[in-house]
Amino acid sequence: MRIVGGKVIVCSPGRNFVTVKLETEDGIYGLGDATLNGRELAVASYLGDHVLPLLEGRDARRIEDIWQFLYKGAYWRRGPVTMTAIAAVDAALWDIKGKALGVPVYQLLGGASRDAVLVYGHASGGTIDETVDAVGRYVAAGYHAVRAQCSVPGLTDTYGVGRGDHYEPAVRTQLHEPRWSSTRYLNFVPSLFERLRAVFGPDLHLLHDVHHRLTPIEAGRLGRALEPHHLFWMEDPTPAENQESFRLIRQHTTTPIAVGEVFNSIFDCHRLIEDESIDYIRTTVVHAGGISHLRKIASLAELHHVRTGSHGATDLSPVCLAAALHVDLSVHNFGIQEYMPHAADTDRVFPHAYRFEGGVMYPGDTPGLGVDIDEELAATFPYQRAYLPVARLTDGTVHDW
Ligand code: KDG
Ligand code: MG
Repeated sequence: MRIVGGKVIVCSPGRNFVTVKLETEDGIYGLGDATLNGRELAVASYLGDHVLPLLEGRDARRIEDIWQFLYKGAYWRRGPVTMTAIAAVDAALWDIKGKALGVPVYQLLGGASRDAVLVYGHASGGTIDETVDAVGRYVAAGYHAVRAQCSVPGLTDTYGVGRGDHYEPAVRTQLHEPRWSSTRYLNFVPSLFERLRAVFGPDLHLLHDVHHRLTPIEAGRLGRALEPHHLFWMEDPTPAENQESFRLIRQHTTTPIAVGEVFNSIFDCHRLIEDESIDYIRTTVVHAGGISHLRKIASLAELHHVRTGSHGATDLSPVCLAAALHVDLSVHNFGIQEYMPHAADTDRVFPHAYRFEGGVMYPGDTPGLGVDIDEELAATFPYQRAYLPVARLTDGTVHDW
């Protein structure tokens, strides 16, 4: 089953997406998400200029061999651009294999380990009252797990607080540089979760994303302050370039820790996992080398009581979400899947088999990943340059966004 063609489709139905389409001599095609928020065209070029020409004539069934060929063969290893490009090819090959054999991808990964995939939604508000209302709407919609983010009093812009129905941090018109104060944040956040627990009782899973803003000892303090409110997890408490820094957080709190949405390989997290200093690994298909590599991370994590919690923001396309759901359904140590519904235009460009029902998701039983792309419609939404914000402290110092 030779690969006879491939293309990179860049479109912006609500936001930018990069998609790889690989075609075989049998007329079967596969899709892979290659979207790297704010750096989309770098991956498009990596794929179009350097990877697709190498795939022509290769056997699409040899997924692991092609993965190793692209990873080791480039000589220059890892990094978000390289690993996102490899991920897209890998997902497209799993899609092709599933279609060729007439089975959904999760069946190729060992079959379902559970009936459905638990997901969490994103609630946010400008005040605690608004955030309580937002969480209430998710509960009413059937969610069992909700991430809660709230504007911090005294700061004009807080990570994770929506501007409208679809939270989208990338800004098209200008580079956005919001100001940040860890002091104000640390003084405020425990009161949000005290209120949420009081209103919603003990059973609702509550999650929170710190978004890399704190030092390890500040994160330890926050985790400890949140302990009475039993969070499902505290996400990205500190930047993770230094994996050892999570040991300090771990020593100071029993609040479960999740990290990994910006990781691009097992080498970014193997110490975190082996030290058992985290509880959830958030690597996902598109940014961590595809389905093949994500499964290796999940297997290492399984040895160390670490469960998966794949990133699933709207800058990961429906192709990635579908791939994530196939992995989630199959791996034994699944924890939870992030789910932010895409904009209506995105869903029209990417018709899909997956569905949300009663707080859980199902990848569907369409052969392959179960997602298609309407290329004609996609062409009506041309790429628009957009950047993620850059955070600065109140004195102007660049900080982690
Ligand atoms: O592109 C960056 C977003 O995907 C990220 O900010 C979202 O932190 C995020 C999350 O947990 O969904
Ligand atoms: Mg996050």
